[in-house]
Amino acid sequence: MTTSNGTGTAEREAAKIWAALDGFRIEVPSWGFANTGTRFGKFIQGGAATTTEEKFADAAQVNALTGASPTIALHVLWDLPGGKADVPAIKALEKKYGVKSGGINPNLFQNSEYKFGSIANPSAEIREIALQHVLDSVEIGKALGSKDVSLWIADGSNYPGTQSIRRRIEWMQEVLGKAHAALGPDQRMLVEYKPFEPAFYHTDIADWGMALELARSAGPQAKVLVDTGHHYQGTNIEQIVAWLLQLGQLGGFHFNDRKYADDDLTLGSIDPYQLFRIFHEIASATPEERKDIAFMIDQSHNLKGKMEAMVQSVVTAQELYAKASLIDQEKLAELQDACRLIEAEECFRTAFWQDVRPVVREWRAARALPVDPLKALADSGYVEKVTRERGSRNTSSVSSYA
Ligand code: PSV
Ligand code: MN
Ligand code: MN
Repeated sequence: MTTSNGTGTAEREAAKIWAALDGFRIEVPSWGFANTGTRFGKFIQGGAATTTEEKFADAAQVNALTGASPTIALHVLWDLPGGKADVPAIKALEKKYGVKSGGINPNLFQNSEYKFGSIANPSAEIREIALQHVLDSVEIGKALGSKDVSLWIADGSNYPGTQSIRRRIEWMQEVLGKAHAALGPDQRMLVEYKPFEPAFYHTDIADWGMALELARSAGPQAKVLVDTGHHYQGTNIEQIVAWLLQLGQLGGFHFNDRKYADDDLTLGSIDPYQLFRIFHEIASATPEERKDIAFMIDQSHNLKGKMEAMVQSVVTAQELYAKASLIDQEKLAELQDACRLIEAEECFRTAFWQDVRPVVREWRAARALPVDPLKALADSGYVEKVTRERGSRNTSSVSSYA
């Protein structure tokens, strides 16, 4: 391993970066490869994936370029429209593309019966439909050997007084408890929270406290999922992460960046220091505490090319994770305990400002990966090729994401 200045410090730092990168994996979402848009319209991309197979092909390409994304999160209705019956086809895709199924995401928001909620709907009949869908998703996860069933619940209400917030808590507890009882021994249920959208008065699982309480009442295999786009402006996300780590309740992340709301921008594009601060909490946890934390990307790319945006995201995550690994944890703890504020902050900040890219490039070369994944993607002609192949199917009527 060569280092930029040849000093012992540089070598020690390079070793830390290599170790961090060797252990870093981040899952890509199938829906990040498909056409998407805003509620005002969609800009269709000729190379967007229109089938589950194409999403696996794209994920495999991202993994080949970055070496960090061997799994793909699946959305049940979009990727397995036949439910459990589609499992053999998914297994065949895993084999063909060398990418494993990751988190299984039930879809509890698109069917017309969910107008007034899914697992918190006042109708017992509709709650039962929602439960069945989650149970089917648990079975799909078991059959695919996938660890996490990720629940994002879009339920809520738009006007004060129109729903009983408390009765809806009980209904959610009941459904989640039943779903938890169906989990296999190696499975987990991840409970995601979000304070707004699509409901605009109250959202049934609005913040990490509600998600934590629901996870705890469901059972020990339920944990909280932190989506970085699902907070009010100014929320200290790394503090939430620290609390969940402390309580052993952090299941994983949906990473994306945002300027205003749940913007689903490429991670690190607006505030890379935010992600660095989150990664610091992970880096300062014990290996035992961090071993099961699922890192996932949850983004939809409206203007950027989908492949380029995903590669950019994985690369940025690798770089920020590498930076966080440089913080001297022992020294920082000493400075914190002595309340040497400036020195503590500088110890922290120096890692953030360090340009880790030369060492990351060396690591890529040593692992037989392209040293510049974005350039390698451009040079490969992959996007042009899939645009030729898929273009005619990418009409405005084709979409798996509303
Ligand atoms: C909607 O907000 C959302 O972005 C949630 O974050 C989910 O995790 C994702 O869609 C996929 O259902
Ligand atoms: Mn999410
Ligand atoms: Mn979201």
